[in-house]
Amino acid sequence: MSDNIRPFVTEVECATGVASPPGNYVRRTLSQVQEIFASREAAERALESGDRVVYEVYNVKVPEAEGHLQHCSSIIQPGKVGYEYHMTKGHYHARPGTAELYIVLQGRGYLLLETLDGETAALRMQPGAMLYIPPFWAHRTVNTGEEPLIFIGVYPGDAGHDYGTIERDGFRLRVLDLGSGPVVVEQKRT
Ligand code: S6P
Ligand code: ZN
Repeated sequence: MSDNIRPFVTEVECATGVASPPGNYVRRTLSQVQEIFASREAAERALESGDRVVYEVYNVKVPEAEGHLQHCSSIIQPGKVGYEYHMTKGHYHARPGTAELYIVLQGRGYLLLETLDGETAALRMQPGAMLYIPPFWAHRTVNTGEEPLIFIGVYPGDAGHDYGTIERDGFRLRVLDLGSGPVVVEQKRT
């Protein structure tokens, strides 16, 4: 069976991350994701001068089924909310035993990871880096640079997304600028 899907190509502009065709396009503004930042006050203060785009994702339309590969480009805009750099919401996969590969096209930042058992990892992202997210690891990306952080993600067709666990428990690692550039800090969970 071929699912009636023929081979096809999506063009991603390396300098902007814009995909053509755009597929399922997602845009997350600060007002939509303000809860992910450590300082509610800083988020509210930032919003007083207007909303802004934190990140965008161009999801290529692929069946959400075993055997297929979802793929997308993500673009995280530079910026901070208080001491904390712009970042994605972060998630586990709904089928937690599914891995993912990120390939960085532009920009600098960190891929933060954690498991339900409390293991953590922080990997640097820079152009040319291929970052492997093993099964069972939650993942969030952080832009610590002055330019957009642009990367391609590839993962199993039926992986799905679980955002609820991170929304409920938060992420153990955060990346802050306390005056001398990015530092990864671990927050102990009580
Ligand atoms: C999907 C993959 C990425 C993220 C995107 C936005 O499995 O990890 O495409 O969806 O970077 O992050 P988030 O956490 O808002 O989905
Ligand atoms: Zn993912």
